[in-house]
Amino acid sequence: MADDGIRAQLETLYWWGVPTFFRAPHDEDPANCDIGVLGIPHSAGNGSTERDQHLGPRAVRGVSSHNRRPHAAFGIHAFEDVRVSDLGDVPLPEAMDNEACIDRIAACARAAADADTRLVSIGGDHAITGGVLLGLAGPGSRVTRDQPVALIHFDAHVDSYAQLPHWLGAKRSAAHWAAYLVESGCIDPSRSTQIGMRGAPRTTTWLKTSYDLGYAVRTMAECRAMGLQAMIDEAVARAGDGPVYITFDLDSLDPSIAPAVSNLEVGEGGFTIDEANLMLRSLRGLDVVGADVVCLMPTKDLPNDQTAMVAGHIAAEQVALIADRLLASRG
Ligand SMILES: [Mn+2]
Repeated sequence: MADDGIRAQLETLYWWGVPTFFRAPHDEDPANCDIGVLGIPHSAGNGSTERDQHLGPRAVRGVSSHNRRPHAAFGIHAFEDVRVSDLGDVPLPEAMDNEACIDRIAACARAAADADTRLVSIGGDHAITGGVLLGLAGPGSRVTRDQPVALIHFDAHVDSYAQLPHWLGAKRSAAHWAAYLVESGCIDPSRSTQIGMRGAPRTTTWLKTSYDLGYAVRTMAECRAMGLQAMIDEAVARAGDGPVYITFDLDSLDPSIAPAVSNLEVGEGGFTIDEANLMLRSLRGLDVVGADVVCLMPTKDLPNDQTAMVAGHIAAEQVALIADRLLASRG
């Protein structure tokens, strides 16, 4: 097999070797890494459209070796400077039962929190964020020191449907997580911002539940009016010094960049990839304890796996943010 020199040369080529996230070592023990990349092949939390989001982790593993590179803007190489593992996939033997899956996801996230390990999760539909934060944040969490997180939420949708008892039968669904995580003490809405909401809302009061819960909301129209840098600087100031969680729904991007998402919003432009980079890199220095990328629909992707590659890029930016903060805290 390849010696170390040849291996280093080959491992950024996506077609070589056994695919893992970012070609990180596959090691399911979160105690053996600083940042664990977790696959969450979950589709039972969003029945709005097709239900192939459980294929997301496998699609990202297939292409994310591309992203095993230095982060030029931060001047670090996250995959060499800190320990990054592919933790494998959350076992979901009740894959058709959303509530059972959320409990399984929460248990895996709690194991990471107990090891003081930070998580970057690859979904899966947006219900996964609920399971992850039930385990990673709030009372009893070692990694957040029992605190709720500030949520930085990039999405076309608010996902805070507290007014609905269930979404097509799923209770802790892709439409509910941003509401029940506030009630359960895992998210502090007074430090949180939802960014990029746009498109064709179901009601004219589409933002009310988020306002009632205490979130700051910056719609796409507001982002455009105030300018992205001013908007994200405001979100950073609001998040403050405590633990932060970033969730990135790929539908916040323009459909021309990320066509393979579950809930396409085509009636109003989304963020460009450069804008996503600007916003994410502006979070540098925050105490990011976890992040996720959700709503990839590999069965709708272009033949060149463009959306999966974009998902890998966003997740690599999240890994770099966490690694940069860890390195800074070590001096
Ligand atoms: Mn969405």
